[in-house]
Amino acid sequence: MPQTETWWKESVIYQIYPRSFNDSNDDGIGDVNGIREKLDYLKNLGVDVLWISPIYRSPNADNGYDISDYQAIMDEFGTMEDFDQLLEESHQKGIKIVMDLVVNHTSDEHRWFIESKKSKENPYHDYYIWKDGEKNQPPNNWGSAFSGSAWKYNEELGQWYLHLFAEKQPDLNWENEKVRQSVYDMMTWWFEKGIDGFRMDVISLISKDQDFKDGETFSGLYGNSMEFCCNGPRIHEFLKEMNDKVLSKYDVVTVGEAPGVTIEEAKKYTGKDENELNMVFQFEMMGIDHGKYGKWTPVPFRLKDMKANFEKWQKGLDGSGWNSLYWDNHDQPRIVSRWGNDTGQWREKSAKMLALCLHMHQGTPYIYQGEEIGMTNVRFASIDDYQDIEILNAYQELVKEKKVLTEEQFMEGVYKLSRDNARTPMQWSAEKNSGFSNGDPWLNVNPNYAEINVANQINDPDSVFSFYKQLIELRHHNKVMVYGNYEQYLKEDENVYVFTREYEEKKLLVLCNFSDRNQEIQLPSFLVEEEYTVLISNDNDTSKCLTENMVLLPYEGVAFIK
Ligand code: TEU
Ligand code: CA
Repeated sequence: MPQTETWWKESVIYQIYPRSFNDSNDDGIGDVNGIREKLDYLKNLGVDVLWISPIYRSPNADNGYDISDYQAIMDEFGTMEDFDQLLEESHQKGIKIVMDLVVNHTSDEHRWFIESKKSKENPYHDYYIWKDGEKNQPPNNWGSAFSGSAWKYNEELGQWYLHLFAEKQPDLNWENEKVRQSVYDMMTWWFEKGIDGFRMDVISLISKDQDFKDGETFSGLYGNSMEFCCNGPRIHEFLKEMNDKVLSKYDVVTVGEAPGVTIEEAKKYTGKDENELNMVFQFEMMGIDHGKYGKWTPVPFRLKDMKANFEKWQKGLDGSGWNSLYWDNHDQPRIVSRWGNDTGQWREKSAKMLALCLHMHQGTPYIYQGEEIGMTNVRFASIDDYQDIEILNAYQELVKEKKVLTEEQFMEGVYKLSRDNARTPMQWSAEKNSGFSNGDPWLNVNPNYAEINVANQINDPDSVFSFYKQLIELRHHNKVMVYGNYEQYLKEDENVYVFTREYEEKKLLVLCNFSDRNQEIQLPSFLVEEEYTVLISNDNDTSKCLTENMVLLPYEGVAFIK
């Protein structure tokens, strides 16, 4: 089935993590005016849409993913007037703004929760998920994503509340019609302001199986709640209702962050006639290098797993849904360190190859701040240098309390896969604190900023930045990059990824070498046609010819077009 053509499929989205993007008043924390200062930079890069991680009022237990007021801006980030300015200036430049919608949970400092815990009779009590019970006897064995039980006891009420994430992030009770209406009203308020869409945080978790049964215990600590919370019984009913009451009234883009989503489910979330969301962010691929204790026990990357996952999702949603394409975000380590090579001569080469690889797929590509200059993971000396609640809680539980990992083992996991890798301040220049702030940054800058920064790259045609710029430009002019259907070749090759895309007489052939050695490949003869020319390559070798026997240089990435 052919794809329907739409603006949000043809867009490239840039994710901003405001706390680490640009600090305009030197308090060490990025802010809304800091984003305004960089709009020309983003325009120059060529992105169409900005997704801004939460900027709402928040006590910051989870850096803004714990919201205490959905209709106010966090004090540290500025004011609503600053935001209005940002929106207006972005629109003047033709850039759209997507906000983060975090409605699986609120902060425990949200007015609703403060009311909710006052008494069982309080009109807001049922805004959250409370269960009667005895102290020391949580309602079931579910673990929180940030360590410990997913339940917290309230002495006065003699009840437990559910928090799939931190204690300070109580889950909203979507069974309650009033909760849903409150969320829809809030969303409408933002759309009336003129925002262009929402990225919906863990939206696949909002409908919980109401039996609250124990989950399977994988690592022997807590039970897994995901079986009962991911794509729960009423999820599609809720999203259809949200679409009917809010989304259908505006021409906006919606992205569902969807842990645990399957192909079948993704078709329901994003199918054109389902009237739910536009696209899903799925996590399957991001789990291929996780081990027994998840990201804290990394396992080696195997290219074949990545290739199989791409094929599954590219083919699975072709014509019947829509993919988000991403390597990095604020929850993932840096891709060049993860599946590329961040040492010496290979850093730029592999960063470009990875960029080329991702942007040649079907779906809407996301670029996370710093990815466009090849920012890398960081290795801080001590656990005390880290800020992320996920890291600190896991350290407490796995190293200090349960002693299932040694300090050294745990730090290896932190270095390879933890979230703070992506959260170090944006590297603008070789000046103090990478040009991010003149104050003390809330999280240390990566010491490699003197070498890796925007100022170094912006006017260099061979830089990673210029390569991303070129990829964005190509996508805007080649529909085959956006809509083409997908076929994979040499599936058994452990180092090289080969695929084609086809749309309306146009065809792309993409070759990527994921290793630091030359790779000789043998292409099927029917693939090799004379009309192919180089569309883009990370070697700047536009005269390269497509032949049956080819040698790909280390980390070479090239796309041919005919
Ligand atoms: O992340 C949701 C998610 O699925 C988690 O598994 C996430 O990968 C997290 O890093 C645990 O490893 C979203 C946000 O993107 C994340 O920043 C928030 O902490 C989380 O929801 C709670 O709002
Ligand atoms: Ca600031």
